[in-house]
Amino acid sequence: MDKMFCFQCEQTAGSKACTQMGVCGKSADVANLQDKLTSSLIKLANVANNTPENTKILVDGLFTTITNVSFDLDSIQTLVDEVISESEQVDFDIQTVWDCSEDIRSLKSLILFGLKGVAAYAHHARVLGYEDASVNDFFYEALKAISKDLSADELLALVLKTGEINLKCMELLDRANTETYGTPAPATVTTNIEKGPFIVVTGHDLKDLAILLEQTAGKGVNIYTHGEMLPCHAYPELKKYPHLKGNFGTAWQNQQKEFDNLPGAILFTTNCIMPVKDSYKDRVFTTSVVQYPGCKHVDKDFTPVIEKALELGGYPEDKKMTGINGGDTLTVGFGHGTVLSVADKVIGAVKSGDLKHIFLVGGCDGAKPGRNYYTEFVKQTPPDTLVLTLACGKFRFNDMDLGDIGGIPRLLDMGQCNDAYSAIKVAVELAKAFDCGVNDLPLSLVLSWYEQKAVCILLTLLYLGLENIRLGPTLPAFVSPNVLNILVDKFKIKPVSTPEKDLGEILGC
Ligand code: FSO
Ligand code: SF4
Repeated sequence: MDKMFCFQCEQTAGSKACTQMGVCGKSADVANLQDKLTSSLIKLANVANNTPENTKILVDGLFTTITNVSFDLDSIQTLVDEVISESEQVDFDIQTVWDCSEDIRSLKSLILFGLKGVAAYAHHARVLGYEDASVNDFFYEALKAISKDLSADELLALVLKTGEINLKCMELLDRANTETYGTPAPATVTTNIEKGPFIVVTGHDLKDLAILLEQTAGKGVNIYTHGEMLPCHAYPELKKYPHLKGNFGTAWQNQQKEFDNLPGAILFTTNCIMPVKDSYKDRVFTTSVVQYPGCKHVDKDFTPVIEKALELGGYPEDKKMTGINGGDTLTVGFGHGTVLSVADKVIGAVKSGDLKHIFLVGGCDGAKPGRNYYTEFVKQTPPDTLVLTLACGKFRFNDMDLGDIGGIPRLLDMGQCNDAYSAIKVAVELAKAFDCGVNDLPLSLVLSWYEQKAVCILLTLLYLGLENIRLGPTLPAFVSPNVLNILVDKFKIKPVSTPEKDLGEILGC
């Protein structure tokens, strides 16, 4: 008998659905309580006025249900209790969506999962004081729509509107980050760890890192980024702290191995947290929406994290560490500000034939086999091509030296998944410069997905009309065959095959 139903991420059981427990480690109890929270949020959106308090409840509630954000029954129950009194007058259960016909379920899932991603971006922007009325309105509109009896065409229009609103939300977050912490500039980041006490910060939240850097200044505790926090080294207002030393480890799915008996404290600011092992549970701290049972939750006073780092003491000697391919430096800081500042060079190189093609190899990493495709793809890109990258999938190749084209590095790290806006802006500006459509540029998108932020980015790319996106390592289980046919017909979206075949097709050789 099924104990739960969840099919929102790429690692879902049997590529169909997790029904006994989550492959991510989520128990059936947590999954069912998250469903209850989702139902309550949808009910709330039906009755509540659009107020800052209600919007915060919707945004943080949705963010909490994203993969690898919260495994903690008590804190999810607190959120449910917060919502329930107002929403009781409406009768709705998300189970009715899971029980719908395959195509309606698929379209409503695209809206709901995409909306969770938008909620994550809206949360990061809001903590920096940035909001957008049309983004806030859409949380109510889309959640209401999920509870309504709508046709496939009506839902398809809302799927694309989710992409449109996400574009606005990503632009808002880009503005929030750059106006608060400066325009990212190229920086070289070491993978080595200095001796002495240290804290590893993971997740995606720039403000949490800024607060921690401030609170640790002059305390003899070094700070290292992990995973999606790596791009923080490019922001002038974060980079200015001399104790922000480097980057520890690789992408999220390696954390259980990398954090095993780590002599430092670890702060999780957002996804992706995995089940926390006993060998490092005492040194893991969570903040904001992220929660794990048995790990201390801290709310912007990071004293317990600092005390734990001092108690653990760090490595007795400097420790040499490398990325997956043996490199010990990573280069960051190629957001739209930097790339567009050398747009003339890029355009000149395309016109002279020195630069034949640009690939965007971006998206999430993950634990399932098949993701080596992305390493091999990047390794095999010809020397007269550029590779733009973003999000945590890049740890498979970001320590490789691919050389340069006329002084422009061939591998350009544009930032977090949260910075996908940068890639879109560069593509749009290049299309303007070449006086053509984005689909006519010598540009190909080779994307990897894992959780729901990747879903809303994909919807934005479809809203913008981008064609021929290659998506892997597997297609989402919640996309039904008919919905997939629409995506293939309309947008020529295709699954990744092999690096050799895909490169051959893209480059016409
Ligand atoms: Fe990765 Fe996790 Fe950033 Fe995701 S760390 S998988 S798409 O949360 O958000 O890229
Ligand atoms: Fe399964 Fe992914 Fe849902 Fe976790 S988030 S229960 S792995 S589908």
